[in-house]
Amino acid sequence: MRLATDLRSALAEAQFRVHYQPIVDMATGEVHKAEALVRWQHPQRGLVSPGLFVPIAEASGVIVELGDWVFRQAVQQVAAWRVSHDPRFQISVNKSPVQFRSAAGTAQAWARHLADQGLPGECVVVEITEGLLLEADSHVFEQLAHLKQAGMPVSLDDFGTGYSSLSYLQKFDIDFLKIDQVFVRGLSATSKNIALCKAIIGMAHELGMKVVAEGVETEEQRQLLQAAGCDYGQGYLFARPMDGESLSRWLAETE
Ligand code: G
Ligand code: G
Ligand code: MN
Ligand code: NA
Repeated sequence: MRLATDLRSALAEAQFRVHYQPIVDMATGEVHKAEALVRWQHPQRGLVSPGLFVPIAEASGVIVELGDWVFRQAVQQVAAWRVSHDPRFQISVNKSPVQFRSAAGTAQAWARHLADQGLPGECVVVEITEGLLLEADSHVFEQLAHLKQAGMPVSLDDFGTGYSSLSYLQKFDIDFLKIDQVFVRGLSATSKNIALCKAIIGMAHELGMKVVAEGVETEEQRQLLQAAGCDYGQGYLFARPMDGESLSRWLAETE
C-alpha cells in the first residue's frame, strides 16, 4: 500500500500534527487534562485519520518513532500549559503494544526525557489497551513497572469493548479507566448502558482507579455520568480535538 511507504518519509517531512482534546473534571468543570491525538497532513490526500494509518504504522514498526515524536510534542505542550494554565496539567499519550515490545521508546527513555526537561513523571499519562495486558509477558510487566516508578500514571483505554476477562485488573496497577464510547452513546436514565456505566464506575473506584467517560456528546449524558460518580468526561460536548494553539485559547476562554 502506498500509505506505508509514504509513512516513512512523513516524519522527516514534518507532515504529522498533534491535536489535543480536553478532559473535563465532572464535579468542578475544571480542565487540567487532555489527550494527545496524532493527525497526518498528507500532501495529496489531505488529513488522514489515525484510525487508518496507525495500524499501518504498527505493522511496519514506524509507530515506535512516531509515538516517540508524539510523546515529545506532548511533553513540550504540557510544560507550557503547566505554566500558562494549571500546574496540575497532564497530557495522555496513546502507547501501542508494538511500542511496548520495542527496544526503543522505552519507559526508561521517556522517564529520562521528562527528567531532562525538569518535569515530574505525572505530567504524562500513558494510555494502553486491554490487549496489551492480556498478552503481557515479563517484558511488558517490567515496562509498566518502570512507568509507575517514574511517576507516570497508566490509563486503560477503550474499556469494556475488547475482552470479557477482568482478571488482569488485579495484576496491574492502573490509575485511570476510560469507559468506551459505545457505553456512553445512547445513554439515558432507562437504558441498560447507564447500569453498565454505574457498574464500571463502582468497580473502578473500589479498585482505586479514576474513571474517564469517552464520547460525551450531550448534556443528558454528562448529567447521568456525573450522577453516577464518573470523575472525568471527554467528548464533543466539551470540545473536539484541536491543535495546541486553539486549545490554549479555549482554555483561556473556559477559565
Ligand atoms: O483521533 P481519533 O480521532 O480519530 O483517533 C483514532 C484512533 O487513533 C484512536 O483509537 C486513538 O487511540 C488512535 N491514536 C491517536 N493518536 C495516537 C497516537 O499518537 N499513538 C497511537 N498508538 N494511537 C493513536
Ligand atoms: O484513543 P481513543 O480510541 O480513545 O481515541 C478517541 C477517539 O474518539 C478519537 O478518534 C476522537 O477523535 C474520538 N472522539 C472524541 N470525542 C468524541 C465524541 O464525543 N464523539 C465521537 N463520536 N468521537 C469522539
Ligand atoms: Mn486514547
Ligand atoms: Na478510547
